[in-house]
Amino acid sequence: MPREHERGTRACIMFKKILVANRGEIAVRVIRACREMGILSAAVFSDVDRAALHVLMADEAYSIGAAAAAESYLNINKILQVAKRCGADAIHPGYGFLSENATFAQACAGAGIKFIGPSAVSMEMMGSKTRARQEMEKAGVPFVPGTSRALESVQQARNVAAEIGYPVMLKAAAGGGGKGMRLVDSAQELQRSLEGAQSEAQRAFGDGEVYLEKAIPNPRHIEMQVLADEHGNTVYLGERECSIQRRHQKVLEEAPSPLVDPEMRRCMGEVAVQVAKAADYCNAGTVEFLVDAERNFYFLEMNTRLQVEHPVTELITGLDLVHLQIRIAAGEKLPFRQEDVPIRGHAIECRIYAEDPDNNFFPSAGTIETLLTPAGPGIRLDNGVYAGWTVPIDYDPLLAKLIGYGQDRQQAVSRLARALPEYFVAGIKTNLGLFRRILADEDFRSGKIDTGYLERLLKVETSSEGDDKKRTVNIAAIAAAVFTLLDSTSKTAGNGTASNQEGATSPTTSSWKRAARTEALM
Ligand code: MV4
Repeated sequence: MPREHERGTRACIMFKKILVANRGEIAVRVIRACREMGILSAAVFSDVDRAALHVLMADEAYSIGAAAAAESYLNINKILQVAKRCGADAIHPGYGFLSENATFAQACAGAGIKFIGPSAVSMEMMGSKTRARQEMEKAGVPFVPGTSRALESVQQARNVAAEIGYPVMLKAAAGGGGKGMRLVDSAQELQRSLEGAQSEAQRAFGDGEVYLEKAIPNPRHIEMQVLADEHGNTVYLGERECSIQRRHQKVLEEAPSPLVDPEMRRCMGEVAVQVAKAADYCNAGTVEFLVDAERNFYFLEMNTRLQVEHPVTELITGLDLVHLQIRIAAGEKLPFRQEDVPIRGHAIECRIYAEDPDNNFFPSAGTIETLLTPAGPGIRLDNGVYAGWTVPIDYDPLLAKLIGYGQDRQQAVSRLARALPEYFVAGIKTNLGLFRRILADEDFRSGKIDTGYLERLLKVETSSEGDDKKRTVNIAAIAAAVFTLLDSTSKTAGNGTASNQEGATSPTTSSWKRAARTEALM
């Protein structure tokens, strides 16, 4: 029998079973929310994920095909077939995979299964950057000067660029994540760059549409979490600072942003709500902004999914975003108003990836021999793996997210710095060492970060290395580029492959490692 929750005059019927159409830590995160809410969870798994943590944790699990994402986690028919067979009344898509696929959202609706996310119409609007710009222009949202339609000729591009001034940025309408993007410094470069951007966009997205924007030098990437119910209520839940990225992959995120004060937060939040309303948006979403050196902010794009970095927002607001997503999808009204959303304390998330920092952050698949995880005051670990599990090469290599929180930024930093040496992973390479470096860095500690920060930090070290090392790094870079290209054509995720390590390069040697060495000497 369905359980009813009274909300004002409406009676909402809560789901009985949710199919989780994802894997790894985010599938675990959603399964936990289901269990807390008394909802059954059904996992799906590919051939290489038979023994994955999300499969072990769910109430039920179903095989959906071969390792290749296109055969399994991106296979709409297969997933819907399983959902119907097991009697799921809703599907949570997590992030990546089918989470921003309008066709999938539509197919769920057609099958009478609730898609936990926005409508296919909202998704489609935000899926095209030019469409989104046109809509935001109508709504009066601030965005970077440029064109909101496809460039039709080099001459047109020249005219617009001359008007707004160089440098300009060429971007793919279907893009995101930097694919098909070109920085252009002068009129002479424009033709070559336009042709390059168009063919790259065509190859990556099957859509060569490219538009032009004024380039913001060394911007910050700050995004605003929004939440909207099906009754017209929309709120913002504060911003996340996401400037620490490598090759368009986020590495470390925090909330609130060290740059944003309450006044700026209110302005940005209100603009984000305006964006959501213009898109007739429902459920959890994120509005991305570029912020320039004068703290002006510009709408960039909207992500129509729950994001990897949602925990930092949860920690500073005290809200559970996955619970809220589920309640909203079940038709409930938002249980609070904007004035009731507190922003307190500070949270910082480290994305722990199976990557080799000494090999240009190339994914490091293999069996986890040992896994010791940190805990204690102010530490949250959203983990997707266990000791004995073999990390497959087929997907994004995110292992876990380590989040530190405290009353203020300094406490969050010191708790994270305390937790990192407690973390020990053997059998595969990880990027743990990178976080020790970031947390010890003077610029990071004083909040001086922009989208060029990580590249600057990583450069300091590689420049002093020998020729052999450089050759290896070059070969690794080529391999990584091939991997990225292969990966992007299957469009598995906007949240992917990031970064790095556990090595001789890190300033602090793990105490676990020291213990192991001491033991080896005895
Ligand atoms: C920009 C920009 C500067 N000016 N647009 C990169 C990915 C895509 N989502 C937007 N990106 C950028 N757009 C203008 N007009 C700089 C970037 C950018 C960037 C943005 C966010 C996070 C990291 C970045 C790294 C390099 C460039």
